[in-house]
Amino acid sequence: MQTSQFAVTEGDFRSLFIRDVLDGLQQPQKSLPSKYFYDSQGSQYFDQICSLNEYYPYRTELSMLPDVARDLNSILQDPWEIVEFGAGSLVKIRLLLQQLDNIEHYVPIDIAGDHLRQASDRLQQEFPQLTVLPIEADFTQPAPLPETLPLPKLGFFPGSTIGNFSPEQAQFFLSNIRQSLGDHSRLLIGVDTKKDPSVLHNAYNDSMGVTAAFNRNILNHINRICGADFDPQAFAHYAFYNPVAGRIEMHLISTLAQQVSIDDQMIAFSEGENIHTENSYKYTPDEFLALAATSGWERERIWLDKAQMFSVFLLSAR
Ligand code: AVJ
Repeated sequence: MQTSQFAVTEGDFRSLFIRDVLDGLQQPQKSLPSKYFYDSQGSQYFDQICSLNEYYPYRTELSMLPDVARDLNSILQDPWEIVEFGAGSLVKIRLLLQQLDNIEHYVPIDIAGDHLRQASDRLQQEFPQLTVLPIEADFTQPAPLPETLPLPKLGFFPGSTIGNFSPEQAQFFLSNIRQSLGDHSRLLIGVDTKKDPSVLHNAYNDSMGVTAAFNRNILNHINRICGADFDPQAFAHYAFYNPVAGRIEMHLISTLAQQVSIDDQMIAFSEGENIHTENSYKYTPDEFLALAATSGWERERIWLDKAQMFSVFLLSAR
């Protein structure tokens, strides 16, 4: 397995992180970029969320992927390269690789480098014929893909991670990967659907409190990397579905008036003040196809589970 030259150094990561955190917390409406949930503890919490019955997106998409892979195998005739954005624990790619005969290269991109490298080593051992090229990078930043063989590229973006972007950011992201994947590329993307708001609500307010711990953990991550002194227990988890915006919003709400120091800056919180930590947009299939179309991608296939809880799209570069 090769390692990539694209990894940012620890110092770069720290100074960008501090800048993002201070930018977000110095606005009148405080916010934090949701990508900073994923330190190794956060990745573990997320894996735990995925095992919860209330969190339907993960298991629904997972249950669809064997069918998707079977259909896809008859569509992809020549050798292909798969590039996965935000690859996490590399569970879903296995369901594709088990059925796809024509994948020569796999390039998983993830911000959590150690987690990614460990998972990539295991995958490489299971699929010795495949070339696995993990890249530790922030896939939300436009970046060139590594130069590999001139294989057509299938982007893979499962899990409705696209929902973390606003529709404008999603359009920007989809246009960017349309450029970097190239003219004959395709994109396999999982998108959470609009549905009964109580089902949505429960998925982000689980009874075990794992989502709450995941939300608060962003403060631990900031403490560790940015030298801050947040008390995560002094913030309450609050998540709700906003039907006007079509999104779940997650917030951390200060339970008291407090001051936090971050890299020599003091940030003041009044009692009840919130930090907006995440959006998770939900799309009807038509809404999503319209968004994709403005970014150079056209519909090739759609899969929906029986209860229409989740959608998977195969798009092709126009
Ligand atoms: C990984 C962004 C798809 O939005 O459902 C899970 C993250 N946040 N529970 C989502 C998440 C709270 C998840 N995504």
